[in-house]
Amino acid sequence: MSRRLWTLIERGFQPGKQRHYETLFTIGNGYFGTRASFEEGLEGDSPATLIHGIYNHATGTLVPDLVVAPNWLPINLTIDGTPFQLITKTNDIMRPPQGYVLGYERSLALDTGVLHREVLFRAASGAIVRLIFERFASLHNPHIAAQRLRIIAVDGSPQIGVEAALHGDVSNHGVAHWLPEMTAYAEGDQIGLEAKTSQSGYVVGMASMVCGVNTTPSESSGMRPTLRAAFKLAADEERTIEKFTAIFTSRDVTEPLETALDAVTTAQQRGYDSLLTDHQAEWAKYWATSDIVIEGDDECQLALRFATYHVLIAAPRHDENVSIGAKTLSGLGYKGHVFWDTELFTLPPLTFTQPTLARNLLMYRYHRLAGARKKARENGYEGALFPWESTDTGDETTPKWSDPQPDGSRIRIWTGDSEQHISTDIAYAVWHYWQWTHDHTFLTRYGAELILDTAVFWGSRVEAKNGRFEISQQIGPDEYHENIDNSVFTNRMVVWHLETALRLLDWLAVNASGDYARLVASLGLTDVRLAHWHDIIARMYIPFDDARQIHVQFPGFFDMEYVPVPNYTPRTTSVQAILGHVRSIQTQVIKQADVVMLMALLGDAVGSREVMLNNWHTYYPRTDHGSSLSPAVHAWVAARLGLIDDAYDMFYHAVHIDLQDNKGNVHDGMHAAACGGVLQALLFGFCGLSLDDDGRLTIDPQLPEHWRRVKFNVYYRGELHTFDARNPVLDTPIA
Ligand code: IFM
Repeated sequence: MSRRLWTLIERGFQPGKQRHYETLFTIGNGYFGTRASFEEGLEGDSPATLIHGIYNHATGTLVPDLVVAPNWLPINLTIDGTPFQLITKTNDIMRPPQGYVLGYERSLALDTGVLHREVLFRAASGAIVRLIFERFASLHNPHIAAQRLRIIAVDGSPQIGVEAALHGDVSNHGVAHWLPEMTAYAEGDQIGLEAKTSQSGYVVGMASMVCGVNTTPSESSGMRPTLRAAFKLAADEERTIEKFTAIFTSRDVTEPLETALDAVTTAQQRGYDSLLTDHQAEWAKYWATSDIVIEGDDECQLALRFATYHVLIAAPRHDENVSIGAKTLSGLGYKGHVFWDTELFTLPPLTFTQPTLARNLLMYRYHRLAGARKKARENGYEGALFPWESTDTGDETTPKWSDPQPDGSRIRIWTGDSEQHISTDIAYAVWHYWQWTHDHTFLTRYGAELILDTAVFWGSRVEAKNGRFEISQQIGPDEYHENIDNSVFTNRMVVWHLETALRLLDWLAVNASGDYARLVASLGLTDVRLAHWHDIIARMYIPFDDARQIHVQFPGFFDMEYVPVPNYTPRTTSVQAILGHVRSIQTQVIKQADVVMLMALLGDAVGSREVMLNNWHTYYPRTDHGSSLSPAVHAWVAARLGLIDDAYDMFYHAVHIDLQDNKGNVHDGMHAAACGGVLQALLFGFCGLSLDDDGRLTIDPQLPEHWRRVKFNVYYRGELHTFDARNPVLDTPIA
């Protein structure tokens, strides 16, 4: 196994890129994620540990945030009295003598989730030390994090000072979420912190212990319990220090701090190597099914593993009451809220490789049906209307207003009111999961209710107008065009939704008659209602231009100003940002795959090959990919249409969104949907993975010329299949 294709490396310290790397090198285990801030801190850094489900709505803010938990990383060192720091201010007379960084390299092992950093550092005394840091978030025990530091005296025999701490004085970009009264514990060889969120009342408890040196506890500020140590290194001597941290919340246990103190004692007794062995064994299990091999394109191979790694560390393993936020647990973007990104982008690849994780994510929605029903009711509808942005409660948490613009004004955000396709996206994910897994227990107990009650919503939402059914005031995937009537994406997906609901009822009637009767009674699925659904299917307005043989994104779309998006290249921002919000909504510039998204989801059911190609050639040049969700979907559809050069361009773009930070916002967190999207572009697009009408598994590879081979695994109805698609493909074996 070539380490090169499994290791993300930062060569040389690049101060301007640290917040980008903090995101890329995030470690996590589906319970918490921790950005790759340095143990010793750095001016301008943004350390954050985010724990699934810990939201809080702070006074004076519009919506809840996923809360930055206390920081467990701090290990501060002095070398002969010189503080170890990567940026040193040599002329700052108020600070102690500064040192000098002679060398730096950091790497993330994607196969094991271990973050490694080596620094060669010269203290003001002239002593030189090599510092080797390592950390991981245990995948075996999600409540445990471990750090190891090796200090090697390369030149001289320096005096070393160590301070290992927990920092409770954290905030979300200045917004305080923790009550100021924290419990800080520092006794014997342990430190601990317990903190409570101000509105939601969640409690987090953390505890740490240090091995390899004798420590003294101290707690001065009430928020930074610390273990201190000091020792001298002889010339060439090496000392290894390990810090173990346990993390619990009131979502898991009644006494988070007490539990953490016990758990950290056990972890420390087990020792670093033993914890690491268990952790690596769990990762090996993940990769045994999740790895996708591309031969012939090392750059994309590494990038694909990077995307897979981030999906895996974000996916909750043991909890069906949390889900993956748009920025995973790697940053504060979108406040940790959950969007359609999960169901249509991140979740489907998990269905193939880690079906239990996919199921957890669907269950999150099932447990939030009450919120969705409330939203439907409050808006005057029946059934379940899921929030566009979701947190712990299941209530709509989309902010109504943007953050202030440069001129101080705020823009009204309509997605929470009008981006109602989210309910169908969830139904689609349930159906897709069931088609591939045949997890009948899930379907009959939970999934069916999701599909059916969201169908009930649409039955009450459509409007009988002009001798047909229409849907007004929507936002489709293209969010530049708000509150439009008859979004073709939405209307067509609603037809799919109602057809699927009827198909599902037929299946339940035959295969699960008890559940059928229960759901018919509890959701009011009367004959009248079902006849109404049939009617909607037959008479839904699907905007289509007969002359041009294309789907029309929405009526009036082509009456707006045409802006040739390809002329706006190269650019570092969206065309919307260049033209301005007000102008761009009056143009044909499209934010992200919309009709193209429809083609990805429904494939041939959208229309003939001619119509699909016409749609592609119409919408591709109008799309500015202002959303990170867009390029991967374009890659997927282009590959299916046999437009392999376009597909590869889009795939390459998508796979590098985070690595190259080509949206300039990776400091806010990973783009979860882009990660899931590239996996789907590869599987559904280039490899043509699908189920035929009889539910049989097929592939139809159309690979970029320089790819020799793609190998991947798929769980299909309980059995694992390995596909080995070679280029050119004559016959594809299914092992
Ligand atoms: O869900 C997406 C949306 O489609 C485009 N704007 C960003 C959201 C979160 O990723």
